[in-house]
Amino acid sequence: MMSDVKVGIVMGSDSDLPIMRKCAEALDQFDVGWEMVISSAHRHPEKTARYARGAEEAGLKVIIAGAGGAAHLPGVIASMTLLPVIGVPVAIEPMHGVDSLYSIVQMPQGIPVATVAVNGAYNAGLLAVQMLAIQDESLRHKLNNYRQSLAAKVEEKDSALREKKAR
Ligand code: RP5
Repeated sequence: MMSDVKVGIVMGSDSDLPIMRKCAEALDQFDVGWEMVISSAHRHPEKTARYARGAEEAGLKVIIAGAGGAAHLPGVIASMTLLPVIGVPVAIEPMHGVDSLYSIVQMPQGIPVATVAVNGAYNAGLLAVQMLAIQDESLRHKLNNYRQSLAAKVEEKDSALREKKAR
């Protein structure tokens, strides 16, 4: 039986969870199955390697990996799988995410990681949905509706602003 879990959400520590749970929120919005794992490229490299090497066989289609500081987790995972990896730079003290952003976004040629904004976990979830939508018409339909809802909110805010100005 094919697993319903399409996206693996990996984070370096439970301290990343308040940010990384936003990936799951985005995926839930589109009824995309996910699993969450804590693994660390430096504190538990064997577990990280096992997860990355087994991900495709486990039925995953995309991996989202978030970490803070010297954040090599997404790059290490990407080196051990052909699945697309989306990296989420998590902001931690004392550099507030500049360190993790540079660590994740500056992957040398050969092993790409699609990097979202610092703490941009929701967008990472959305990007995973867009990747899956390449081969899923119903997901494309849902994404179109979502985009329309974003535009409608802008119109609402604009109308509210104009109304305020008119008073
Ligand atoms: C990274 O170290 C984790 O991704 C986390 O962002 C950071 C701090 O981890 P903890 O010390 O809070 O466990 O590997």
